[in-house]
Amino acid sequence: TAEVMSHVTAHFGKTLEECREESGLSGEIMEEFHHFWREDFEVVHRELGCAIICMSNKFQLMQDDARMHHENMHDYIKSFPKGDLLSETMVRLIHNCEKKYDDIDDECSRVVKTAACFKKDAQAEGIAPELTMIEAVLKKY
Ligand code: BOM
Repeated sequence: TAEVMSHVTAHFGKTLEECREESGLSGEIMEEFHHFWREDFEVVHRELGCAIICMSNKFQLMQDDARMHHENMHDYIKSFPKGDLLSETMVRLIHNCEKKYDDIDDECSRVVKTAACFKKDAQAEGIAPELTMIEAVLKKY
């Protein structure tokens, strides 16, 4: 659900600042991680892919090949209130997008394409959070 996704985004987004340097993601490209969900934010920059890899590694959500670690992602999402309602859908959507870009060798480029695909599919499934929902839970984490 969008409510659960707002929690996941708020928590995951807290690691962005730790990852800015190594990913090269400037504040000009993305000011705050939850802007990922803005309708007018385009998920296109390679640096954002690098940042998502760095952030995922803080929670072991990716394997060594920068592809999703299914079990850890499942457990991570389930750790949020009502997370069991979202975990299977989210893992399925991400994996489906990951398969579409399997031929891209550059990890950062592949991850940003996968993330853009995931954003679109999450919006289509009605599980993309509103910015106001995320802002309401940011202080919890
Ligand atoms: O192949 C690598 C798969 C990784 C793609 C990650 C897509 C999601 C990143 C952007 C969305 C964030 C929202 C919530 C946190 C998800 C862990």
